[in-house]
Amino acid sequence: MTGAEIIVHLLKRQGTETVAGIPGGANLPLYDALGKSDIRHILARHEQGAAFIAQGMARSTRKPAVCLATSGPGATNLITAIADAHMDSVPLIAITGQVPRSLIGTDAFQEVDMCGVAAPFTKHSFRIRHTAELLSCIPQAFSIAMSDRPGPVLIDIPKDVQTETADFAAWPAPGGMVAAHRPHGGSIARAADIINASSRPILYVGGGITQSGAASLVRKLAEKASIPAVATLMAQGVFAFHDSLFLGMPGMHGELSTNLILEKTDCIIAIGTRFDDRVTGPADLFCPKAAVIHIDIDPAEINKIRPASCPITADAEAALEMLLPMVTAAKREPWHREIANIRRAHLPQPDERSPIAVINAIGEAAGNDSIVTTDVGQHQMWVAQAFPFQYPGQLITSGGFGTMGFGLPAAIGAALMHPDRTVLCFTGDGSLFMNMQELATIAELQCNIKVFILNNNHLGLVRQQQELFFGGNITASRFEVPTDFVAIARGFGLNAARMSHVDGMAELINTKGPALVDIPVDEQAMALPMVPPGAPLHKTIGGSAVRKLCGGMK
Ligand SMILES: Cc1ncc(C[n+]2csc(CCOP(=O)(O)OP(=O)(O)O)c2C)c(N)n1
Repeated sequence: MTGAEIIVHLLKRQGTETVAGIPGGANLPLYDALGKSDIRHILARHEQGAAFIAQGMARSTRKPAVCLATSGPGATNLITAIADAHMDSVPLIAITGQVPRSLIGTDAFQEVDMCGVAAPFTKHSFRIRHTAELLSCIPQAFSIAMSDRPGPVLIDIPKDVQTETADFAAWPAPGGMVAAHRPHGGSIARAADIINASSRPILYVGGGITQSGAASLVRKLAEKASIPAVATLMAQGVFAFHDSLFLGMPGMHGELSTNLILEKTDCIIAIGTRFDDRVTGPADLFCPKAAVIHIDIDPAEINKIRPASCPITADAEAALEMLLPMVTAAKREPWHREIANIRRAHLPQPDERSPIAVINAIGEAAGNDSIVTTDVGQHQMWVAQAFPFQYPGQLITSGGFGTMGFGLPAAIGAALMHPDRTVLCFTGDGSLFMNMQELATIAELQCNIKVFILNNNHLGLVRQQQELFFGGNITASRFEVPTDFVAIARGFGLNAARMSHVDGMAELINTKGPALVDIPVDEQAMALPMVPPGAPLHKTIGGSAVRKLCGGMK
């Protein structure tokens, strides 16, 4: 078989049914073999779009997904999305074409040292030197991408490796998940002792809970021992929006009461989370009175930001299975009374200009099984605060890297994997510009994606910081010429309208197929509350309309 045929066959053996990419000279042999196979290829309009489409597939299935690019600029166009996958632990397989082996190192046309470029952002990268290596490297790449803490893997394949033939006796086994560390029994017992002795515990859950499939166990723990919980951006939906034990999102855009409650806790149970600065502010001032139980699959995360009194390197599900029976059932009524008092004393101040009511109403209209993607900016924070998330993994967002341009192509990936569901993509006018070309891909595929632009004619989050922290000096964050997104979307062949009330949107949401809604937003509206960058969590500025507009406790 040729190298190209071997690659296609190995991808199929890994269960890959759909890939996204763009062809070019250095990967044409691979595309030739792909075209003769039954793997579905999604032609993105930009390689970054292809990699985010693959991320949407991977994030919505929790399985590795594949993107393809040619050498040189095609390959480097993947880099932002590879780095994004690295930060959010997404099992992405990027297969890049490379110039023929005899030309490597000669500055040949479209030559770039892709393994060198990608090294800081990948779990591993393979430069294939002989066709037979594909048989071990491709299964290994999948295994690395999905095992332990998932992440991106690059496979760089010279053109002549794709055309060369190799003889082999049998297919290798597909790459699978390597079993994670078993939690240490003594550490789990110690964690249980700390929790049982605590009068003010808080669960602090992150994206690792979703990836591990541990959401129902963490909710059981919360219910059994009456432990309130905060969930990071990556963990929205682990606790349903209206769950009485759920205190919302902590950190820079968390409610003041949530952040103040964190300052009172005597025991923080951090699971599948990495004490990101957007959550903690200065790490030593975060939960200053708390013993820290830190459960994470990646040993590099333990003690990285915040020293743990009880460190546990393990998969969250395995750790929770052991921990749950050791934790004593308890009501913790005084703690819940104290929390209720803090929340009453710090009722959010509504910002009537913000579009959170419309975001909440779109969520209610779309039903419980929609998938949500966002771009990056104020709209991302409004969605995190106000969308009525119901299940773990419902929100697909660029958390660690915060990449504008993520939302639209990620929505395509999610829609391809879940054609029976409605995918809601909330974006900003600034973010949409960054991968707008993928509207053409949506039109071609007729995905069931509804794109909502929260249009403030600004790079809103930048404007907000200029307003709050740079004396109102609004520099380079306003678009001088407003863009007619409805006309543009129609030009791509999409159904599109400008609307500000959910009444007109409900029918559109429930009609299958792609559509774009341009929602005008007051350009002064802020994503509040906000803790100034670098400040401790109690220095929150402003309130939020979240609870008032969303009808009661969140
Ligand atoms: C690729 C990229 N470039 C720059 C930034 C910095 N940045 C963060 S938010 C933001 C503004 C986003 O504007 P928009 O998409 O319109 O959303 P809004 O804040 O108005 O809701 C910018 C420029 C980024 N996160 N990503």
